[in-house]
Parts: sequence; structure tokens; C-alpha cells
Amino acid sequence: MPYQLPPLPFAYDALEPHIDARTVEIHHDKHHQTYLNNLNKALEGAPDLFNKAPADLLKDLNAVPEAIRTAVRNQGGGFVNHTFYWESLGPGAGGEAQGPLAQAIAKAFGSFTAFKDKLTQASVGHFGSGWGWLSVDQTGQLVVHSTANQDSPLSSGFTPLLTCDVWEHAYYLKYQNLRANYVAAWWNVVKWDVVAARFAAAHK
Ligand code: MN3
Repeated sequence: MPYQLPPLPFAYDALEPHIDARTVEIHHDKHHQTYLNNLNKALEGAPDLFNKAPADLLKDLNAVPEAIRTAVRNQGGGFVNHTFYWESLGPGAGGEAQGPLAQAIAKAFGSFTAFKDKLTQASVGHFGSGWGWLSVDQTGQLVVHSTANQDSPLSSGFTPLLTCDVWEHAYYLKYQNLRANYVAAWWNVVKWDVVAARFAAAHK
């Protein structure tokens, strides 16, 4: 059974004015869909892999046959990263983390503002296409980092909590070359309740 594209969890225009409707529509219906189509195509030669969740493929790329490993890394990464990105965002969001996540962020980075600066820098400063992340590393520490192309933190044994897509297709229609303006706007649509739930699940 091929994987399916999860519907966008909000209307195309729900992230306005921070992320425009046309960008969201193309990003989900074309880019995300294409990663899924290419992942499904890659797995045609090894259909048993469809029994695994897509994220589990990324957690153990060595278990994927070598002939399709790069395709799974790129297309599977693209599929999983985008699902994760949409689930992280929504209207009426933004603000700051609350509760145990807020305490952990303050402990790891000094303050919420210092964390925000660090993830902004990792996202804006990432050279070329990729993603900025807040993750839990293999030792249980909160870390800010970036990945290139469609690489997933899952492939490094990290548990991702939040991500900012910094591929140009995520912002170019509205922000053109001004990635920093897109990242500044992106903070306004981060659903901290979702990030906190991921943090809680990672620390069970
Ligand atoms: Mn994207």
C-alpha cells in the first residue's frame, strides 16, 4: 500500500500574512506531493518497506536496499520533513514555549530569546537548501542545528521537535531573496503546544 499525502491541517490562507496562501498551496500540493510520489516510486522495487512508517525508514537508512537508499533519504526525507513542518504550524499561534519545554529551553540556551536567536541564525545562515531544527540529541539534550537538502535529524538518532523549512520554495513568492524576513515571520505561526507534546513524548 503506497504512502498517502496527509491533507494540509489548515486552509491555504490560514498562515497569512506571515506565509502567503499561494506559497502554502504550491508547497503542499506540488512540492510535498512530489516527494511523496517519488518515494512511492522508489519503493516499488522493495514494496515490503511500505509496512514501515516513513519516519522509520529514515531512522535506519542502512536497512534500506542500497539501490534505493539515496532516493529514500532524499524523497522520504522530503515527505517526512514536510509533514512535520505542516503539523508544527497553524493560525493563532506563535508566542513562546510554556511549561517543561520552556524550562528546558531556558536551561539549554540561557533564555527563550537566546534560543530564538540561535534557531533564527541556524535557519537564516544555513547555506543553500535545507532545514533549521530544534531537536533532542542522542544524549537527551536540546540542540539547535540545521540539515542540508532533505536530510532528517531522525537519520542521526535525533528526535526533532520543531523545524523551519529554508528551501527557497518555502518563501520566494512573498519574500524573494529575503530569507531572514521569512524566518522572522515564521515564528508567528509556530504551534508551541505541538512542540511541547513532542518534547514530552521524547522524555517519556
Ligand atoms: Mn519545502
